[in-house]
Amino acid sequence: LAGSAVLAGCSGTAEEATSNVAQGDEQRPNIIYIMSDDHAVRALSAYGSDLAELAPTPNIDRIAQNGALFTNSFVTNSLCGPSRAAMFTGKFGHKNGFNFNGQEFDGSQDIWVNALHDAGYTTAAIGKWHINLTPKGFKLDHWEILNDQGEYYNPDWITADGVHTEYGYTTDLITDKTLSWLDEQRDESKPFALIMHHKAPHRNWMPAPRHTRTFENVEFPVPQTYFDDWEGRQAAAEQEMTIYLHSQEGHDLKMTTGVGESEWRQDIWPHLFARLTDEQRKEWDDAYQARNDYMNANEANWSDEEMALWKYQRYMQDYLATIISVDESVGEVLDYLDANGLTENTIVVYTSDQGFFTGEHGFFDKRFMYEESFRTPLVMQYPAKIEAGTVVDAMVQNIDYAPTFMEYAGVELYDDVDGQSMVEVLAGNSDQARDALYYHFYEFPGFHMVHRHYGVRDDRYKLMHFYHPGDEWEFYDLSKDPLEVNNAIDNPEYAGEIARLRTRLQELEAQYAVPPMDEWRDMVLQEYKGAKYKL
Ligand code: SGN
Ligand code: CA
Repeated sequence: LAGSAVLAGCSGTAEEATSNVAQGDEQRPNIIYIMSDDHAVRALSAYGSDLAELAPTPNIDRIAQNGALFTNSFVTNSLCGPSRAAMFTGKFGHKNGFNFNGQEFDGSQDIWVNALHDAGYTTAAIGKWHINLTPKGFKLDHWEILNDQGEYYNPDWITADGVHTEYGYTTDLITDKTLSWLDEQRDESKPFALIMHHKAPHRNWMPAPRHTRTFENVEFPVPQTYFDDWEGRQAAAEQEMTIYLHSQEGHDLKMTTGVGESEWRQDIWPHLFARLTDEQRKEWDDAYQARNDYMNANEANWSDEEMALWKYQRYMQDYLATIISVDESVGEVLDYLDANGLTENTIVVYTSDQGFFTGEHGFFDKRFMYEESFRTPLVMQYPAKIEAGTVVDAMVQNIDYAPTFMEYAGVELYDDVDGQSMVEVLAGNSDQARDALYYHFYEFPGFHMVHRHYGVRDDRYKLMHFYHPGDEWEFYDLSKDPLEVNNAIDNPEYAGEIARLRTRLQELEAQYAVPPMDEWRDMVLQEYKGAKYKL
């Protein structure tokens, strides 16, 4: 019944949509929203980092060349579920109700995909979902989603018909399903909005068989802060996401128990490798054997520091190898659009649910409001409206996608949206660009034990408050301390700036109607006890 009401509700507008499509210049754009999981800005070559030449992403870079590269793109809460909820609603977690992984997303609220569907778009979602087990409340004409976090090999898929397993490498399967929907299944009389969400390059960084050895002889540059002592930063000192202290030698780093052995060391989640067929596992063992034998033969002579550096290289080799498949996937989608005359009028976005640490401060994972995880890559092409080679330096946030898509699609924006459309900054007009960003991370206790914190960042300074556990403030002058190693909260030289940012933070809390901290702390604690995953 609900389904037919939805269909009846949009049949009127579907005709308009069809006529729009026929009207040439007036036609509404298609949207392909591609989001990967945990893709660091440093690992996308269009940003020109120290990895750009060693591990290029030529296809994702094509989007930036055809359209826009955002140099200051941020999230609201550097964690998967909350990022997705913010992106779908255009609202902060305290409004959309989703603040940590494992909560249930309320699909009855305003969602841009649904607004477009109501306006006559055909919609689909393929890949990782992770805000509910099924897309409850979403108006999707087609969906095939991974089970929860999703598996890299032979994954389970959830569809309207239930759960089934498919043989293959997940990134490739997502690409195939996307192309098949575009080419064979969608209603071509309507503009489309397609959500394509990759599992990769999320932990535990399992590359495709064809890429397991791509970087085996590459030595990646080690971040200056890899051996950070976290002095003056209590939350940083108390996290559990340091590559050489907290990654699992088997599960994460694919280290074996001895020379000639193929058994993994520590792997507390063996179900992931258990999914591989014997043949796939053999390919893996062969790919890693020589490197693991070398490590096992020499380990006894290595210092702790040498081992920490070896682990960094192994981590980077696998992490970046999973990104090659994501890049290939993007290339296939762009090629499909080119070959089918769809490029001009299709918005293609590539982003990640958040940034990621690639050894900075010694870390993997995200969560912190430090630059590497607070920032997320963002490129967007729409040849009909966005000039090729555009560079947007204005600060944008993942709550801005909803209003942007709605504006481009000519759909009226629903109420109480926190984000702002990026259409103006994309056209080169940054008059209305925001001057400061609000951030809030809630998931403590949780994986990696990053303390709860919130904060404000402007184009030069950052102020953060870690409030649970503890009560610590951090302040950085990003122009002088871009690596965020000198907490200047007690530096009298900055007293004026700190006071100014404290005020700006309060103003943002008022603007976004953030509940008062005391209420908030209690509310989160209560809600957290009810979360699906007990941590
Ligand atoms: C898993 C990972 C964590 C990661 C969370 C959240 N462990 O639990 O390292 O922080 O996901 O990631 S894993 O080894 O089991 O993959 S998120 O991107 O979904 O928020
Ligand atoms: Ca993520």
